[in-house]
Amino acid sequence: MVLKLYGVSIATCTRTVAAVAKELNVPYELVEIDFANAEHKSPAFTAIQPFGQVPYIDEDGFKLFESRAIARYLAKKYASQGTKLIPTDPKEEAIFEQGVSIEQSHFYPVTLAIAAEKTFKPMRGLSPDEVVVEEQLKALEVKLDAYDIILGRQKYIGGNSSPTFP
Ligand SMILES: N[C@@H](CCC(=O)N[C@@H](CS)C(=O)NCC(=O)O)C(=O)O
Repeated sequence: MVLKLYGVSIATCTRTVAAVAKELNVPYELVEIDFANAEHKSPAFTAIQPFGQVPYIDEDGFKLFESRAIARYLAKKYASQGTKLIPTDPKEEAIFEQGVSIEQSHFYPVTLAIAAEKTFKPMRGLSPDEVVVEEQLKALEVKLDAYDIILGRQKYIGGNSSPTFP
């Protein structure tokens, strides 16, 4: 059975999983969740994803949520095909994990807050709070200063080697 990706096509976390599946040439079927009608908060959905968030995958009955965990699972399971996404050398892998942690802890919360104001609110007919946007843009600048320091020491946030393409 083809891997099923339960998500929302415009949602960043769903796109992360979709991008990883594509890099690995893993066929998948996107099962679009009806956000507008709060399908992700329904008992059927939260029975699988108790936080009521997309995405999750169902691979022949193996269900997994949290986009980064899904991405790692796919990258390891399908390591022999497509783009090599996770280094195998322990030190290179540790630096890759450092990059993943940076993305999760520093980049994502700030950019999500900006996207929430500038993209998601207008989609619901609401106006962005420009004070919040300004605050978050300032916070982002501080984060990007740290990125500059890291990128002065290594080629990419995830290490020195780019993913190996097939
Ligand atoms: N840590 C989770 C976050 C998932 C997440 O924030 N999903 C958003 C869409 S990108 C969502 O479902 N938001 C609806 C909600 O929180 O009610 C993951 O990486 O899968």
